[in-house]
Amino acid sequence: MTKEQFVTELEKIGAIKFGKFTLKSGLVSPFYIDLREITSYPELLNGVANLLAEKIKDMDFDIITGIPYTALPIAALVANKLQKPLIYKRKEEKAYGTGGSIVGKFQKGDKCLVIDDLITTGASKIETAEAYEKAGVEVEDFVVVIDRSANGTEELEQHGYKLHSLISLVDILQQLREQELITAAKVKEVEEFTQSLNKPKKSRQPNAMTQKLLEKIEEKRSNLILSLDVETKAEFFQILEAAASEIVMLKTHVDILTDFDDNFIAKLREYAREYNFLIFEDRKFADIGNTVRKQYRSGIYHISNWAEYITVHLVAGAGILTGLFEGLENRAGFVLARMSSKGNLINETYTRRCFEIAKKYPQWVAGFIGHGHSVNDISRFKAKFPGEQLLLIPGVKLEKGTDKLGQQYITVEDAINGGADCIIVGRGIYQADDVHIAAKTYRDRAWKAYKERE
Ligand code: S5P
Repeated sequence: MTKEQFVTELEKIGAIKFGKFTLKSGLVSPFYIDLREITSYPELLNGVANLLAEKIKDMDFDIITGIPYTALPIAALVANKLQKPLIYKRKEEKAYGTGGSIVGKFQKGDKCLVIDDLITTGASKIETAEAYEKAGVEVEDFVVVIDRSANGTEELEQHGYKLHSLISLVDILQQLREQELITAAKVKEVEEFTQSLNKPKKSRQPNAMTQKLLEKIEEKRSNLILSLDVETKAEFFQILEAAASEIVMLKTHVDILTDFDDNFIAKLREYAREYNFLIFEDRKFADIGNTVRKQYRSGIYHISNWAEYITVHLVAGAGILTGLFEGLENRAGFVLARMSSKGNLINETYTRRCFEIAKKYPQWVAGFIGHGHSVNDISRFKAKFPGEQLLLIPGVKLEKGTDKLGQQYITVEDAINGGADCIIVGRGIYQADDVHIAAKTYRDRAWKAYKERE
């Protein structure tokens, strides 16, 4: 059976219809596609399974799944034809008995190809993939029988997945038009309808401090943030002198210094002016609003006087942002939405709640600190940002690795390819034999990957 024959048959059995159909969302659609009943037509079911098997036979995967209900019998047939194991996820949670919601055998790290009948938007596919990934199954590719979406491919791509489709809505319209089964006016109506479903893009309203860092990145042609975690002023300025020309921003932990005094801040500001970089104190505020306000604006460090950016944990809730930033200008925070250290207690729900709070206070959140185990993992994380906030990634070295205290490193390229706007590098630079060369190497590698990503 060819694709064209398959489409002709679908039209004959009423699986593709044109008219007026009220969708679950309340929208009135000029067409309707429903593949549920093809199980009643063995030839049709077999035909589509052959077409799919042919399409995917050279792709890289260990197991197959179909999204219940409609795609499951199709996927079972495809799996059988290619002699690949099939797994599937229950649609309903099991109320009793053993085992999780995934049925069938798999090993952690198995690559699973996901078959579905249709795609309208990518949302439910992304949900499915995330559920499998939680169980240790890797998902990269989706194959759908009919792509009736306006932007499903782009949506999945933004989340790090690839969409392959057997037949597109455009193919169907063209074929049925040629066979004079629909009018030109109908074709136009359907096209306009699918275009109107195109989700509006996230509104672009970057926080002024987001914009400031973005501009500095372009101006200095660098997305390197140096984390200068050393204990004496002498060492601090010696390293800064060697690295300053390469960095867009300097990250401090001012409370590490044993000989801090007011001259330190004056000198730091001089360097920032001369070498054109921004200042970021990684204080990781985490207390109630009233306390952080004092910690930030008072004490011996007076952080709010000199640090343009700080880091914030939202564990205490949104009040911390008001406590920190209310009444101040040109100051913003980077929220720790994920951490680089092994076994850290941040989970998906916590990350999501950080995004929700940031959405409510866009004026105070310039971006997020994040990390991830792979390029895809990071890009999916970034895709969930509520706006145009920036992603800064610490735990970066030239090679993957760990330290003895649980720090986990990913490479410069993985961080940038995943979506990092800046990388944060500490020991990779300040412990190098030649600090200048190390800083330049990180800067060049990050910039190259950043420009190639565009
Ligand atoms: O999750 C995080 C968040 C931060 S801000 N993991 C981190 O490592 N950091 C900071 O980045 C950490 O406090 C340190 O200052 C820097 C990483 O240093 P490195 O020496 O491991 O590169």
